[in-house]
Amino acid sequence: MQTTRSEALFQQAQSFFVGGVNSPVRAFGAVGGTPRFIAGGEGAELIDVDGNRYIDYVLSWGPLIVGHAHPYVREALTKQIDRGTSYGAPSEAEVRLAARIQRHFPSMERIRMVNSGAEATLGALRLARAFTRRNKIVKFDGCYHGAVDALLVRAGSGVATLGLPDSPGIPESVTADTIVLPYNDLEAAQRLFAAQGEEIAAIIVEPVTNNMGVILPQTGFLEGLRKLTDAYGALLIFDEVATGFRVSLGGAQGSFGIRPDLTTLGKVVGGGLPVGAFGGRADILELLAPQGPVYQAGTLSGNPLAMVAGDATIALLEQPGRWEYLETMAERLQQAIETAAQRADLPVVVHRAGTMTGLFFAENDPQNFEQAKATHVEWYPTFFHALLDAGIYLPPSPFETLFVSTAHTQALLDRTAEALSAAMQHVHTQVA
Ligand code: KE4
Repeated sequence: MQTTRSEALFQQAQSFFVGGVNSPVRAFGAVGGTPRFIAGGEGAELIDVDGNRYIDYVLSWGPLIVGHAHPYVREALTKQIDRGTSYGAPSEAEVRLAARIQRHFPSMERIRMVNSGAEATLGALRLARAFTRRNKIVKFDGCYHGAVDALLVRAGSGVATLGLPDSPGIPESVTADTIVLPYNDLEAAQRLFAAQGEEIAAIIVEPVTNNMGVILPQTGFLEGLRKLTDAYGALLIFDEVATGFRVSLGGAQGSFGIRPDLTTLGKVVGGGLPVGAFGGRADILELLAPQGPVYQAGTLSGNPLAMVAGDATIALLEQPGRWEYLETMAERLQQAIETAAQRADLPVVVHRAGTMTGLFFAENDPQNFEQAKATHVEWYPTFFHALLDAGIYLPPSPFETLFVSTAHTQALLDRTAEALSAAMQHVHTQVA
């Protein structure tokens, strides 16, 4: 595969951007090699600057659930652009998207639109602390909630990918109130609340993890967190930036039937444009300015382009059979990975929640970040590059998620299955 243009651009980019990228995980640090500079996306495919085509299972880390450049999304954006790109004032577009969000996330009685997932979790945290008048926050090892000071403690995603213990530049005082527990360890949470429950403002959790690979909550884990927070007057925050519209149209909360106090959204809800949202119980959200004293603001919050792109994307998902089709594609991806691994006699565990799929090269089934890190993560670069050279684009890290879109067809899945077989065989001969 010829990548001279990507190599040249990567070289040039490094004189502007640290590491040549604008988000660390894109730098291929965990897998080596040259990041592909993308010239365009068409449906389920990416085309790089050297003209190479890839079936895309990253989909901009989740947002492009209806594929790249969907005609209906493009039409909505074109119409909006003809009327301008930003007003710094309320618009009908944000009201329409909020109504659509609320239909799928009834727990979000009030919503605040922001411009990234990190901004959403930041806002949710501030609200939870203001509402409960407590400071302590509980998060889980390996969960990543955006580059937020108080939450960049033993985080997943890029922090884990780059093996960063935590991030320098964050004062002890900021993380002193952040308590980290092992994911899926309800007993640890129960012990913590028995000791400090009255001081805890909230638990924030990825209800299905996206950032230590895909790990599902064990039966009773989320229900247990809900009971604990209720018992001690703390709040339960579901970080659904990744799981929203991905585990089900109603996110993980819709799939598991658990009502959090606060929810954060991102990715799909902006259809590929910069967006985030947080929301939840009206009595909590009413603390937010301009109604209450908790300040949160943003020049481009509710940006009309992001609003219409999100609205068009979710409208497409609502079409009869669309979401079921999407889940079928994810099921077939899971089957293709499992079949390829079996044929190559490789120990592989595949986790899937709705349309989010993850794999570990592992003899045992990882249930938390320590166990995920103990899998054969060292095999992943060989696997990743064998697929990349075959025109299959996976996340450049073993601690991420494979996403599908409504643009993924059976034919593309068949091509993927073939490439997976060859890649697993290659891993077997090279590293296993
Ligand atoms: P953003 O600030 O990147 O929009 O969202 C942060 C975030 C919050 N919560 C969850 C559960 C998330 O997965 C994310 C962001 N996910 C990563 C990929 N795992 C974004 C990719 C990147 O950092 O470039």
